[in-house]
Amino acid sequence: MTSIPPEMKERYEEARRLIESSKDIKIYSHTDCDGISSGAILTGILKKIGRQLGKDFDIEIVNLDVLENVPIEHELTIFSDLGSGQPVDKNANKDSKILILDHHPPLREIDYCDTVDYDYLEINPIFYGIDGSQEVCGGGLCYLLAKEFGFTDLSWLGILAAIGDIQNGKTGKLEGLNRTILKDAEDEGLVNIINNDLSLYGRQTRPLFVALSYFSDVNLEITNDQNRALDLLKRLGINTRNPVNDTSIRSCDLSQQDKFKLIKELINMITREIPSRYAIHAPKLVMGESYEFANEEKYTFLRDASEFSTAMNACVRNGRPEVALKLLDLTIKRNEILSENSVSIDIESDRAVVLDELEEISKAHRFYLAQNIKKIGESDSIVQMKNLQYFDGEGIRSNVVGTIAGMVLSQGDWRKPIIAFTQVSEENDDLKISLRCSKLLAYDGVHFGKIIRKVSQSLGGNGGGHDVACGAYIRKDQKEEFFNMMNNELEGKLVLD
Ligand SMILES: [Mn+2]
Repeated sequence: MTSIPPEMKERYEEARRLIESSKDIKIYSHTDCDGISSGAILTGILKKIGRQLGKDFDIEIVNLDVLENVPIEHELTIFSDLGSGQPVDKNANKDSKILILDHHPPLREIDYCDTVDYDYLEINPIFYGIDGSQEVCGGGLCYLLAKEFGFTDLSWLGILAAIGDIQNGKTGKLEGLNRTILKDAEDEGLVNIINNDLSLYGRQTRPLFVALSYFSDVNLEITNDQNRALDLLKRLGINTRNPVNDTSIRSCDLSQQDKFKLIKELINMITREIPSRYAIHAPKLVMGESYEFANEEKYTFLRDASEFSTAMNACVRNGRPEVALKLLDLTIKRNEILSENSVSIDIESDRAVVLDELEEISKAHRFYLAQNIKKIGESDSIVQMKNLQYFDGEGIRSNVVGTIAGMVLSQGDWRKPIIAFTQVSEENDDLKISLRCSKLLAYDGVHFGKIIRKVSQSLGGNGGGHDVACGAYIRKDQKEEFFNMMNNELEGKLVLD
């Protein structure tokens, strides 16, 4: 079991003292599932030590650009899942106290705190040689602070954060410090680990044949074809109806035997489509660990960490982070009450109201995505270059253009990355670029986040992100140049043909 390095642990002890000694606290957290979970954990800690939201502390979910000139006017300002890469202490004075809990590449050195005349405490795993993209994320770092206070019941939020941040992307399971957090969540009885699971998205809420039809890391006969997906299940002798409730069977209903039968067949199908040297990676495309929230009802998105994280993202991407935070806050309280073998009608009904609101948001979000994906399909607008493909996402909101690119990949050539672009916002006519690709390309060692960073920076823009999901910002007139440079940069790197 990975434990926190001693020097990092010392910083956590300091962080705890900093919080306990501050009466007026402001939290800034990032606009994604990891950031929301981070914010919920920090809120959870403060409430557990008797502080009141709105009176003793406040939280704001912000985009990174807000941090370029962020005011430091509270006794203590906490930055979670952001801050390491931004000039957050620009407006600090000698009485300021700043705490950063971030897993992104740090701008400042570990001993920066010794060079300033105010309280500056930055906890970043990268200072200790811990990989911030797969061993611990923002929510995980916040949970480790909660643990310092003894609040291990907040561990499930560290798992939600890690899955939202795709920390399991490389191996299909959580590792490093994430594994330690997972163990805490399991010990608390809040998370169930499902080993060697079928790793298709939608394990609680999507009919299995629908989930299968969304498989797009390699184009298979079942990709975008629900009938063929259903035929596949029948051919394997898997019962497609759930006899208990007579609904279409879902991934979470599969018996171990049927699950393995299906996984084996999918691996065979994939192997037939890819060069033999990629065959060793095939299992990782369909198999992995799943994480269930034990207190949540089966067949709801709340039960599955991956589906839960999608709902959190739907909230923030539609400008409703407060709904996501409210749900997490109520769920913390609900778990506390359930752990005492009790039920609170008030909490249950408050949560039902929030869940209704969230359902509205998710529905509108799905509709928006589907509408745009359909439009792209109908206009046949994916442009093919030798090493990449792209489409104009004009009119698509910049904060969902990546999600849409990922969903459009199955309409194009899975052997190449797909890139979409759209205007950043009404006020800013720069372009937001998003790239998505098959996991198979990353398994072969290509890190698109690094490539897109290099290319965008050489154009005076900026970019970065994960190996298979990343993005950049460039000027409008640099579009052609960007695609040419990306295409050249990828020459010889994609060898799937
Ligand atoms: Mn993060």
